[in-house]
Amino acid sequence: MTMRPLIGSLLAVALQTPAFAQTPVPHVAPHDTPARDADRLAWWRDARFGMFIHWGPVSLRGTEIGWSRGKDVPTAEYDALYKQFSPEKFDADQWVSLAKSAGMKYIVITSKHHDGFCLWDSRQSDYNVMKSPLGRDVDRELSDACRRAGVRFCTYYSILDWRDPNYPLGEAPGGGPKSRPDMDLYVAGMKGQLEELLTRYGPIGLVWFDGQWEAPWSYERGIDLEKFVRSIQPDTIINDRLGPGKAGAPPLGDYATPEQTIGGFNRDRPWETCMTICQQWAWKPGDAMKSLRECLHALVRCVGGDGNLLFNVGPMPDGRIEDRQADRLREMGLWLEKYGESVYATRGGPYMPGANVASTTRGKVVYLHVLAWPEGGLRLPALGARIVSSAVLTGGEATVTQRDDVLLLEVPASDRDPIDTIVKLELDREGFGITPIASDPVK
Ligand code: FHN
Repeated sequence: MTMRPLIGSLLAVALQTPAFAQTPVPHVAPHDTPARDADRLAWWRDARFGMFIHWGPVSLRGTEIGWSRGKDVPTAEYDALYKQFSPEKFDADQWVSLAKSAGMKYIVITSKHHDGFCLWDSRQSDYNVMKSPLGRDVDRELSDACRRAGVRFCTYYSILDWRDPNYPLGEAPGGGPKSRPDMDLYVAGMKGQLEELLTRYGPIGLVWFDGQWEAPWSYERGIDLEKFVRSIQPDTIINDRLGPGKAGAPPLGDYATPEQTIGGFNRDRPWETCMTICQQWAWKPGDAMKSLRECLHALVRCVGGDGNLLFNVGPMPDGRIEDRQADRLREMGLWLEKYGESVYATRGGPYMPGANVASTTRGKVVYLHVLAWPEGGLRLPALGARIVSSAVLTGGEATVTQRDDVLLLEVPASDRDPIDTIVKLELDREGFGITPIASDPVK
């Protein structure tokens, strides 16, 4: 692949990006212009909220997918779990309906995790769901259900595969050393599997690569993989876990993927936090689950930072998503039904997330999400725009005062929402054009 001269990318990105932006961060794009990138990412940026699903035969043990192979679960036992995998209550329409009721706009499923088990009818490997008692193509049923419901179907795919005899690391099927690993053969098989996923399940919203950090893989193989995926579905979004980073080289893929933490405010490099609703990625009986406050604050802080939240559930061995996780997601959906205008199709800022506040904007509106109230009300740095009107989406009245160097916001304690008081400000100009402002309280 011939790399486009970076200076050309920088110039092109600079021309596309409003003057206030920080230095644009071009990424290795063997395919498109920044404008084309923006087009491809548009639905995803507007979506803001997606469902991550970590599932496989390991749910029978309630241990972590991939990582418990050869640790909590002896390798031979782990690799034989698929023979008992019979999730008779698996219903793709129910999963998709739950995602929709949660306000999630896309679903990313672990079609193949580090343990190598394939949730689709792969001709490249017999270690797949068609050979389990379930005998049904999970990706087929889920992608069809997504299309019926207007939810984007997306797939997670692990570059590393600790079970595959050709991948140099990990243990051979059933346990023991791999006798003759062959990375080129492995990559050929990987491309064969990706071609199956990219040609048989309709439009793939995004490919969520993972497992890019081990020695057998490289930045250069990541560039080759991105080109391969684009050659089949050019509109598929790809995350940054195509390969390890490389000093002095642009990041890979379309967006960054902070994990189990809220990404930093960044309007130039798209990003998506991936986070578990409990502690483990795969299902674990009795795993501690996040409160509604923690879930909503994670979402609001992501969108306030101009990022997405990919929120993970781990279905049980019978195919159901456990009731308490489903109930939590439905609570998030009820909140989004009322206040989703402050999340969907917004951009982060102009106040950057801080201890008490996050903000989002669309057109001439800024939504202030007040997550905590300092004594004496909120004192924010001046907004740099005139506030034409204000309203409290979560109910009650706000007193908004603009002075030269400070924006004062007061809502009576009785009107403050215990999780997020949302104040809608109508401005005399576009909110996105305002230079981002730290939201640390002004003395
Ligand atoms: O090792 C995986 C882990 O099991 C999980 O899939 C997460 C999800 O982002 N990714 C890797 C850890 O970074």
